[in-house]
Formats: sequence, C-alpha cells, structure tokens
Amino acid sequence: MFIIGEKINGMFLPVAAAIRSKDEKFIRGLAASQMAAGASALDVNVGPASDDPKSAMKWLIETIQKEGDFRISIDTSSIEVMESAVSICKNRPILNSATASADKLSRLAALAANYKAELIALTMDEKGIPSSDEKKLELAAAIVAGAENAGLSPSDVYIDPVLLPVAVSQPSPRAALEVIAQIKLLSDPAPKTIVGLSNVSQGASKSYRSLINRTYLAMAISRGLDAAICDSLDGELMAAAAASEILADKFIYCESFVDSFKKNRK
Ligand code: THG
Repeated sequence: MFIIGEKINGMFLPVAAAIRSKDEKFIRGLAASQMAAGASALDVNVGPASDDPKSAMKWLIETIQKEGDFRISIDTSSIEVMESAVSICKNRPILNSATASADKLSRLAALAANYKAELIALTMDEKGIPSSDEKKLELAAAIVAGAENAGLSPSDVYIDPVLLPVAVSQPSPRAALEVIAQIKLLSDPAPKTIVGLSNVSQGASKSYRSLINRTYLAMAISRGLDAAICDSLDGELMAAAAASEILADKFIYCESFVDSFKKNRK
C-alpha cells in the first residue's frame, strides 16, 4: 500500500497558521513524523484560505525538503501552482490532481510526462462527479487514454473514484469499491487506484472517524486499492492496512503486521 500523508493541508487550522507565520519547525515536524510513521509521500495542499497559493506552495515544499528528500503529492487545482511547484521537487513528484476534463488532463499529463512524475486523476469532469459507476469507469478510461497520449504509462496514473462522506451519501463509499475493482480491468498494465480516505468519515463524530477510516481501508484493499491519502499518524489505521494486505495475500504472512508493512511498503 502506497501511503500519502494527508496532514500538510491548509484545511487544518494549525497548518494554515504555520503557513501564515512561516513556521518552518512545525511543518518540518509534520513532514518527519508522517514519514517516520510509514508514509511514502506527503500530500501538500495550501488550503482554501491562502491569498497567494503559488508562493505558499513553494514555501511548503522547500520547507519540507529541508527535512528530507521526501516525495511530494502536489495537491492543487491550479495548473499555474502545479507548474511552479513541480519544478522544485527534488524527488519524483506526484501531481494531485487532474480530472477527465480533456484540456486539464492533457496539460497535467504532459507536465507529468515532462518531469517523469506520477499523476492522480479524479473520475469527474466539467459536469461534476457522475452518479453512476458506469460513467465513472468511462471517465477512468478517458483518463488512461489521455495519459497515454501524453506519453505516460497507465502504471504512472492513480485513478481516484472520489470518495464522498458516508454521512452525506451512504451508498457512495460502497459504490466506489466497485469502481476500484473495475478500474483494474481497463488496461494492461492497469492504472493504479487511490482514495482520499478521510473524506469517508467527514461529518461523523470524532470518536468514530478512525474506526470508519480503517474499516473502509480494509474493504478497499480487499478490492485491490493501491494507495491512499490518509493519516499515517493513526497507528491503528496503519496496522489495519498491514493486516489487510496480508489477508489479501499481497505479502507473506508475518505475525508482526506493522513491521512487515514497513518493510514491504512501496
Ligand atoms: N482525493 C485526492 N486528493 C485529496 C482528496 C481526495 N486531497 C484532499 C483530501 N481529499 C484528502 N485529505 C484530507 C485531509 C483532511 C481531511 C480529509 C481529507 C479531514 N479534515 C478534518 C475534517 O474535515 O473534519 C478537518 C481537519 C481537522 O481535523 O482539524 O477530515 O479525495 N486525490
């Protein structure tokens, strides 16, 4: 399981405050702790409040890279912010996120190909998030085709079925499991699949969120999920990921699930 730590996101108030006050120590600590807990990359999102997203993103990435050459998932909907951020990543960047909208997809896929980056793409387009699984799969196929046109291999692409909170749309997380399983049949090599895991528990009471997150992660791993943007600091979540991967027969059985997970993570 490829784990992308979710915490460097301006949606979190302490992160928004650290961006405003240029608190390097706080951001470096958040980078180091998420990586030490088993993340393989860090999602970086300046959040909704930033008045200068381009320089905020640049400062965040530079600050993180003072701590280590960690892989960065550049989480922005602005192509301009993406272009400036990708050029300063010291390690293979992940572009988060494209959509199936043809113009945006071709520009971001070309940018990813240019920097030998990986690309996360959402199964949505200018009309929004489709309600049917079939339409999401159609968009996933369009994403694979668009990425290949730009010179990416499907295996450089993570397709995200866009998880809605179970508290908002109860059928949505279960339906996303079908999409995750079906995406694997689209091409050979297949694209990878990813979810923004914490979305699933948004709006649920705080005491249940971790339980909902790790239960869903186990269900998604059983359907072939490759990656998650999630809270690597949640030890129970990481242990559930490790146990699920062993039970899904991805790794050889080992009693020490977490140790095994750390050794085997890609
Ligand atoms: N797909 C892709 N990228 C994504 C998402 C996705 N990036 C952002 C997001 N979704 C994934 N990251 C988060 C980070 C935090 C939360 C949810 C998803 C979260 N935050 C708390 C909340 O909203 O209740 C607020 C912060 C706090 O606890 O203080 O849950 O789906 N490709």
